[in-house]
Amino acid sequence: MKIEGVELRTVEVPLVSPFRTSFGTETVREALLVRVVGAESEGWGECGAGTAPLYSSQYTHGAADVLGRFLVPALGAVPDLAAHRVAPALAAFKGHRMAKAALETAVLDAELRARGVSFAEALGGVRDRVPCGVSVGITESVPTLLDVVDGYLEAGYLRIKLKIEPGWDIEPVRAVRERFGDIPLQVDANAAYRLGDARHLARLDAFDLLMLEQPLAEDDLLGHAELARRISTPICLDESIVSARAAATALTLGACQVVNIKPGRVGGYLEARRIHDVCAAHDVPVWCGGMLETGLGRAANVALASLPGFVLPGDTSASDRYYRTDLTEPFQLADGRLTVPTGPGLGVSPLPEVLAEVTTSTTWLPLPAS
Ligand code: SMG
Ligand code: MG
Repeated sequence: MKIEGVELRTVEVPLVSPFRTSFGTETVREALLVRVVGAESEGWGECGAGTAPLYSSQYTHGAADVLGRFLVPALGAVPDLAAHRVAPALAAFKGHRMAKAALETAVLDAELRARGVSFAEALGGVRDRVPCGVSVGITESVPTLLDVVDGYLEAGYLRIKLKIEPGWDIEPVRAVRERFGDIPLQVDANAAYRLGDARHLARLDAFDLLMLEQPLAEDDLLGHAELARRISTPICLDESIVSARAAATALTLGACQVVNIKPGRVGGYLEARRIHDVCAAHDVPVWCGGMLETGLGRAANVALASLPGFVLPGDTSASDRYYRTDLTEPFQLADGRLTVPTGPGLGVSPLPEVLAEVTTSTTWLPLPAS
């Protein structure tokens, strides 16, 4: 595939309600979109990074900078560009997995649109619809939390994930269990605890949670392995799993029993599929995480979640959980599920008027003809 150039576009889309985690509060999704323009087709990728480097070291403007300065120019040197050649071509540049993922996704989308093949088909999806959960941020009070959870259960979400942090953990979990009974329930700490909190975290065992996601620091695999021996709630890793190799290490150490796969965090959908395969080989269940993606990123995530190892509901919620107006035709929940797009590539495209309205900057990066 020949590509003429790459457009980097920053958009700011307001969230329907603020989303608070242990590391901060988001009110707007500032997303970097990558558009690859080829001779026959174009393709889109959405960068998972947020405005500030709080979830990980990556952030929107840093991703735009590394793409413009290093990653996009490196693609210019690749003969016969195809998605599977992107990661090897960018491997010399350390880190920046979310930026790399967005670029690889855009190349893959362009390639698949030209071939008339959907993301789900290309990745090896086996389901038409995927079960969906919802991630519930920290709220100002327990009664407010119960109202928010009630609304999501009414909407049909198949599992609830509560964000927790020291001071907001046992009580909200107890309140949700008491009010809603035996619903599928899990919690996510975004690395807010230390191994010294093991006895406190063991108090969560009483609530029969599906999992405790990323309690400790990103680089603390041994700490997670030790914590797993001290509590009965299964541990799921998110931030720690940055590659298939990291997944294999974590599973070998016994650092987790479940893996959250986020394509941006791991450098793209091809690496995400490798992690799915590693986990399947270990009989470890996986689910698809979310980074408040617009419809573009969501389309690819839903396709990934249709692979056979994704046996748990993901943070792949409907468009209206995030946005009043999504960038694409909205993803709608039916029976707690989203439908996997079947059209070529992502199977969705940005709506031009919406895109124009939310765009805050665009940069065109031409690639020399190779
Ligand atoms: O996309 O529904 C979503 C958000 C899911 O909780 C979610 N993501 O650690 O898993 C996580 C968080 C990180 C993103 S916070 C902006
Ligand atoms: Mg998480």
